Amino acid sequence: MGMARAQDRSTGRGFWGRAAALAATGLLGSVTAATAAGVGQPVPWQMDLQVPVTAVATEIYNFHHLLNWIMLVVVLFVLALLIAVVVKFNETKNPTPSRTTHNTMLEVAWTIVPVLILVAIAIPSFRVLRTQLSDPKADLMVKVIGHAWYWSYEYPEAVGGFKFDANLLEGEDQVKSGQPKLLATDNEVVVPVNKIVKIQVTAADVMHSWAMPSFGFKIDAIPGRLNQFWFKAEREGVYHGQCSELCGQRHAYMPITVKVVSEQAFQAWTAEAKTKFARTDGGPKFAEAK
Ligand SMILES: [Cu+2]
Repeated sequence: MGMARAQDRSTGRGFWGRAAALAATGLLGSVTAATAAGVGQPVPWQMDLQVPVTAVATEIYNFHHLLNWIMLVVVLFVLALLIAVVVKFNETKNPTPSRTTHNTMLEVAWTIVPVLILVAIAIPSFRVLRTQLSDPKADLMVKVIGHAWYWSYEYPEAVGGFKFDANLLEGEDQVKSGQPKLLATDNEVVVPVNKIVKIQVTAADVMHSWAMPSFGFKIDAIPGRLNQFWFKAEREGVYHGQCSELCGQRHAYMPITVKVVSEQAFQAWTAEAKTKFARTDGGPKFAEAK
């Protein structure tokens, strides 16, 4: 105890200094732990986004963090100005206020600086958009159909031509599977790792939205329309998402589970899926597949 106190004196850090350091370490520690666990699914008290596993998700993640830093600087600057006004220009300290109205330099500065900040934000923002809207050649096409309230999937003739429904995994089945509650399905979408997967999304009844946080996208499923998006998952694992368009009574109970596996495991799965699931006679109807 005596030594600790002596040390505190030598570093000039009293009780509050130590408490603050401890709190900072604890906070950082828990944030890091939360981040580490958030692969493919959220975790309690998670502060950060889920770990990105595609190039698009990584770009969104980095852009989000850049924005937070810019925001922090702006907020601290405005806070400093407010404090200066309150402290230096209150009625007691400054009984006769200045009647100045115009200041050309100041007005030019507060017009130009926000423009520069917006340009600085626009450049990485357009870069993310360019990656999102690029249209690489697909290694695999999967058709996704939203129903009230489950998803169904169709795989093309090239990998076996089959279709299946994915319903919420509930009750004992969910407990046994070890998958998270309300996020797991009985049948998963299986895709190979490091391959460009294009999904064509539509809906059979009302509007739904196929969203996968760790892949960095959310795409509307609209009856009578076909939306398309692509992803290249760079890490094997199980990823969870949810319907993200309020679609009715059981909107919260139509999760999405995507299993990213090795090429061999994918081949093995399609071989099994071909016999297990219903055939898509004549193959699923894809729009002009590129
Ligand atoms: Cu829905």
